[in-house]
Amino acid sequence: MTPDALVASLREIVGETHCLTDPALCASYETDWTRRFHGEALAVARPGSTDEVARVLVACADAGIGVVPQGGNTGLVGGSVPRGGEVVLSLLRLNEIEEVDRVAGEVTVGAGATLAAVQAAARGAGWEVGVDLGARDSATIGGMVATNAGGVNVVRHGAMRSQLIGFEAVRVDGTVLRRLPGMPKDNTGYDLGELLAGSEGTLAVITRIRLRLVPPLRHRAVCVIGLADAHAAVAAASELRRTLGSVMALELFTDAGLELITRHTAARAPFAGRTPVYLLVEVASDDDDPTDGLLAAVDAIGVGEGSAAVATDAAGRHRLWQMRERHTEVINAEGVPHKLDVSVPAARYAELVERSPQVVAAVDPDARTIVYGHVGDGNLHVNVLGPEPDDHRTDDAVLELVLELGGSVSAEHGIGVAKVAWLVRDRGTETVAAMRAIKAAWDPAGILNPGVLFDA
Ligand code: FAD
Ligand code: 2HG
Ligand code: ZN
Repeated sequence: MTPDALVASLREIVGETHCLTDPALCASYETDWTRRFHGEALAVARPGSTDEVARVLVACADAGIGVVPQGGNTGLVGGSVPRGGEVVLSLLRLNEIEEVDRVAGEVTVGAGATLAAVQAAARGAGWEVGVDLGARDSATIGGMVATNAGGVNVVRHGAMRSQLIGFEAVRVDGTVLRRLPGMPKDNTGYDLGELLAGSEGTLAVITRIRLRLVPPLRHRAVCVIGLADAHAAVAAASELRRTLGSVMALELFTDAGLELITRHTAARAPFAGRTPVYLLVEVASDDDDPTDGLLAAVDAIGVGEGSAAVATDAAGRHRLWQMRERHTEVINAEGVPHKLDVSVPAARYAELVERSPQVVAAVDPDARTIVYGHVGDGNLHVNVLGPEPDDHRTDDAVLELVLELGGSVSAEHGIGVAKVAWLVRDRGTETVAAMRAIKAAWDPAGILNPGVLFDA
């Protein structure tokens, strides 16, 4: 089948208005959130049902044309946009949210439902979603499973894989795999849902997900603490985790990031004095208000005079969260960032915070490095501004450092196309060969997200 014939078939399958080829209409599907990754699509197909997804996949496979599954296009490693000439398969129309199963505390949702929409539905039924992240208004549940998204509550509830209790997905030959009843105990052979979590659209297209929900917690408090350095932040985070069972989030940012937040947004610094490093801690519990415990624990850490801000009301908590959550947006306002989402063992985290800017400066003295991240999980986001999008020298310097520190080149965003060259270095030849064997079994012709995880 020629590309033109494929486009004609896609029009027939999804309908004229849901098969886009006009460059102006395709544009937002072709460039990623950071603007670092871009490629032209043969077409953008927006199926409205699982059956249409299956038919699109069969047609693309027949034509030998690659398919790039796409949810909210908030991914940060270039895996959600075409490399050139593929069909973008947008799942946004599969956004149905079924009635929450109040008895089980579970909900089945379409892959294209946004996190914010599912959070609202869960709250309406007296439950809560276990994962939260700053891109909640656009990121889809399908994309979050495909990347095994982490976010700010991993210390409490784990990443997306831990929320997954059922799935429906379509293989490249159109076969539909479905396991949706939602049973916490289900040892019936290989767990294919778990395999799809973190597969980044390379094995199958996720069409529906059943999520395990968590109980809502009525009392919350957020505290931002100013500290002298990253070593103090890691020690404080560890102590808070050990002494407070109510910890929901432990986040780190630096004064360089705070300076950008105050410059680009209306947010003000948490307290008058400025310190090199800040630790944000959120606690939550249902029965007793955890605020007193938080204050006592912060006191015991020995925070300097005037170097802590606490909020218990929703507006105050939101104000403090802005300092951490808006980093991604204000960095985008400064330029096209190189994003290195990495993790290291807790004992090496402070060293990573300190040495990342040094290794970047050694290869590009004009580059600017801003770090922040989920210190409770050993996950740091190293953002580098300055180098051209395809200049990999600073990326390589940071990832080399991460491996030297015994870490992982991707903590929560995935490999995408950005880190393909590093997968073997991180996981080893044998493991990557085992991964390739899985890919070959599921997608022998390499139709699904070519160039993601492995070289195309
Ligand atoms: P997309 O970006 O559209 O796709 C991501 C990957 O999943 C691609 O490889 C794509 O091919 C694949 N994919 C998408 N949908 C499907 C599907 N239905 N079936 C199969 N494959 C699919 N990430 C975190 O982990 N933690 C954070 O705290 C966090 N915060 C963020 C804050 C901001 C402001 C932004 C912009 C991003 C943030 N991210 C974070 C990154 C991003 O939101 C996550 O990676 C998210 O999971 C992507 O979801 P999406 O729907 O946008 O997926
Ligand atoms: C976050 O934790 C996201 O804010 C985005 O994972 C990280 O902007 C980034 O590098
Ligand atoms: Zn993150």
